[in-house]
Amino acid sequence: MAEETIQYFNSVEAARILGVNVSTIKRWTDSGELACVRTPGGHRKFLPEHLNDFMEKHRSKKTRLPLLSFEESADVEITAHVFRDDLPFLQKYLLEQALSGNIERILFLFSVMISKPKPLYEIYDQLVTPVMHRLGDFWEAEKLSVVEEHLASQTIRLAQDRLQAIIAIPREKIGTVLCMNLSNELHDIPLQMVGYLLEKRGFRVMFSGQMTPYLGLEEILARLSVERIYISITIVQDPVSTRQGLQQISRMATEKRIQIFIGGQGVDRLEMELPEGVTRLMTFREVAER
Ligand code: B12
Repeated sequence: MAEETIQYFNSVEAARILGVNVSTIKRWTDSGELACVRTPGGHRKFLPEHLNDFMEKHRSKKTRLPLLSFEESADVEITAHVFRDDLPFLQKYLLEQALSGNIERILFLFSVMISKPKPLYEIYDQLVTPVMHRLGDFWEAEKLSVVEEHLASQTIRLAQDRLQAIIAIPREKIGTVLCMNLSNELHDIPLQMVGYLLEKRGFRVMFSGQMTPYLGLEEILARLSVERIYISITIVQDPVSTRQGLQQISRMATEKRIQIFIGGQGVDRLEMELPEGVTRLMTFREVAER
């Protein structure tokens, strides 16, 4: 194998994967318990097999990151792809696991990425979004049945829910937001991703989700002291009523000085100038930063 195709972990990475301190890694390599290769400069380098063999030998030892549980030898391979930032591989893996309904494997993949550490918005922008798009393309080309598409997208959603349950959310809140879809929209997975990013930033997140009716919305905004509204638009089946909906919400929000942020693949299909107080965001990264 050519040198550049070999994935080595350094001591810090090996420590993170095994859930121990770097000094422990040094001790284990010095005693020969954990195999490694040495660079000419004397640094320790680890192959996935080294870590895997160690874990096999010491199943009873606490050899796991709090978030992770290595179950199969494939797990170390996946971890290597995460460290290499091998997105084509990771996207393919996510797609396969989603189509097999394998929530746990996806949660494992997400947890390794979070521990790398990779920001949550990058997981959403670089991994989940392209895979969801691919699912849609396959479905449109009739390479997937509707039920397969449902199973895959809901599997990804459930893995995201479980990931959110194990990542740190600030206790101190910096504001209150409402995440909603317009009244004809069923696509609420991107909206949920927006909500999770805002929750991670420290916002108190209210989520009214799919097909939010506009009747009574004004009362809710006042009662919950909402400061920002995030709207995700995927489908625009009736452009006139969708535009009217957005205008109606923007009127309510302007009166109450609420900011509105919109995003999603449907926004372009609205073909309208955005009403006052409405900002368009393009990526999940922007949700995490603005
Ligand atoms: C999963 C899915 C469903 C699920 C939704 C489950 C759920 N609870 O969300 C179900 C099965 C319910 C569904 C239903 C339908 N779907 Co559908 N669906 C999809 C699929 C595969 C994934 C959607 C998704 O989550 N994408 C992932 C997100 C993250 O990607 P994104 O929207 O591009 O978002 C990016 C940005 O826009 C941004 N973003 C998104 N939202 C927001 C919000 C904010 C605030 C910000 C800042 C950023 C942001 O971040 C992302 C990064 O760039 C898509 C395929 C696709 N291309 O997306 C089809 C797709 C959207 N569906 C489609 C269709 C046709 C339908 C149905 C009409 C099918 C039918 N005949 O019944 C219905 C519509 C029902 C309705 N009224 O809403 C078409 C839409 C075609 C079109 N151009 O209008 C698509 C494109 C499939 C296809 N290739 O034909 N669908």
